[in-house]
Amino acid sequence: MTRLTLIVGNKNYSSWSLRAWLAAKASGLDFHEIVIPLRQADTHARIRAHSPSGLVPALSHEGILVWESLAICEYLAELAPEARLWPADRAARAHARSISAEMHAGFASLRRNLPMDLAHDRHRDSRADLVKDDIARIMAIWQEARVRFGEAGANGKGPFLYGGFSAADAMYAPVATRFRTYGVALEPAAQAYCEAIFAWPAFKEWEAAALTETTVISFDVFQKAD
Ligand SMILES: N[C@@H](CCC(=O)N[C@@H](CS)C(=O)NCC(=O)O)C(=O)O
Repeated sequence: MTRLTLIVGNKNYSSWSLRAWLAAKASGLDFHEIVIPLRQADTHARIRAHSPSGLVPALSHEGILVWESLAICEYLAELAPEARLWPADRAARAHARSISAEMHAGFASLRRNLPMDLAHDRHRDSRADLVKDDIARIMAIWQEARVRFGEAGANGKGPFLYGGFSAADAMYAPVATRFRTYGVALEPAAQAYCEAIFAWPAFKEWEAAALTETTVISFDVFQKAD
């Protein structure tokens, strides 16, 4: 199979890129990556050369271009059905797709107030008090997924939302990092889920690369832009 190319932003900051990249890793498919640093003079032109929306991530495969993180997850799930990016069980799959779409379309306040920043401890910048409703909804989503599906191993045994790693975990992984970066206190089950994300080898690989990046993007720039 022709290799896939995934175009992503800075690993420290680009949460949508992290989602697609984790899904690509979970697919088990070989892929080549192009990293385009965000908020640079040439960023827009460089992204546009690959992605019609002017946003990363984008995925290129045999002349087919896919953009939007959730569409990329769907494409990868089709290419590698054996990787079970979506649970085989219909009810679990419907739930996983619903919560992934909810993440993709929503939680704007959380994304604006707690931008992803893997390399820094931003407890002092925390605006978690402004996003209580988003946090409460995410806690409810995680708990429902784990209790109804994950604990029963709907997607195989494992510590993730449906047991084994799924596209839904890719969609929520940046949220787990935001809770860590901004010191959001979590219930033990939610904390254990976040720890499972942080311990997943693909996440560790992305994080290690993020920690080597030198570009710093200011918090204010992110807040205005999101
Ligand atoms: N809905 C899109 C959001 C993508 C997005 O907002 N990407 C940001 C980086 S995380 C971006 O490309 N920004 C362009 C820029 O900063 O110039 C998706 O799911 O992929």
